[in-house]
Amino acid sequence: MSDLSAFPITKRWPAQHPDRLQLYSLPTPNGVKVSIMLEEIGLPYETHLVDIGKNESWTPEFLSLNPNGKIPAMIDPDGPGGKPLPLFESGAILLYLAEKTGKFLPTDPARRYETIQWVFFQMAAIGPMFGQVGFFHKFAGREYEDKRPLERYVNESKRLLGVLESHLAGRQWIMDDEYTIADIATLGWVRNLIGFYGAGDLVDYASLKNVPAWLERGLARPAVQRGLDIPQRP
Ligand SMILES: N[C@@H](CCC(=O)N[C@@H](CS)C(=O)NCC(=O)O)C(=O)O
Repeated sequence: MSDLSAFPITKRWPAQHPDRLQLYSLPTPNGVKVSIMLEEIGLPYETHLVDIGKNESWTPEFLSLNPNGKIPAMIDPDGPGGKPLPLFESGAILLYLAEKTGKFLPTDPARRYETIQWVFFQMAAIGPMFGQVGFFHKFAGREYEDKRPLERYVNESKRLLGVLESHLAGRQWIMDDEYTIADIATLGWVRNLIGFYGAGDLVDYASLKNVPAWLERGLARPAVQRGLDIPQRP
């Protein structure tokens, strides 16, 4: 039986099954990357809902696991060397889980780096830019009189979607026929931009062909559908 008592986060979010991977999350575009991945690989895990609307990610217990105060974060009781491994940053978690299970990351070295490149593209560009569109179009920034920030993030998001659109021409997935962590990282963000953020018109989503077809393929996967709702909001 694993002992996770050394991790202060388990005081606020106790582990019922300390032998299972512990996921601290919420179904946001960053959170669902990990829940989709966990559903895809079928590793047993336990979820803990961290309500960011109530600032729970800024509590001392959560900050002890992720000093950056953001979901998702995890503890794998069976990490490298059989020791518990705490981890934050969704991209790092995806890479870790892919390497742990040998799934959704090509083994060929060149293709492996290419996949990681697209994961970084999501982490460094798609996520932050789409997130700013959310802030300035849907959330508090909507009230700002100066529309230049919104314009800038919309234009940048449009450009990034264009990069994906060109890359996906003639491809089923970001890595050709192989569904990988690059797709898992990116699907939830595109879905959110045109869904929850309601920014489809702003970024002229209707003019795209390859991205919507890829998104539809991704959303048709049962593990993606399940992962999008984990942990379930109350
Ligand atoms: N780069 C981080 C970003 C995580 C992130 O921004 N999480 C958001 C939810 S999608 C969050 O926890 N926000 C809470 C807050 O800032 O108060 C990752 O990919 O893990």
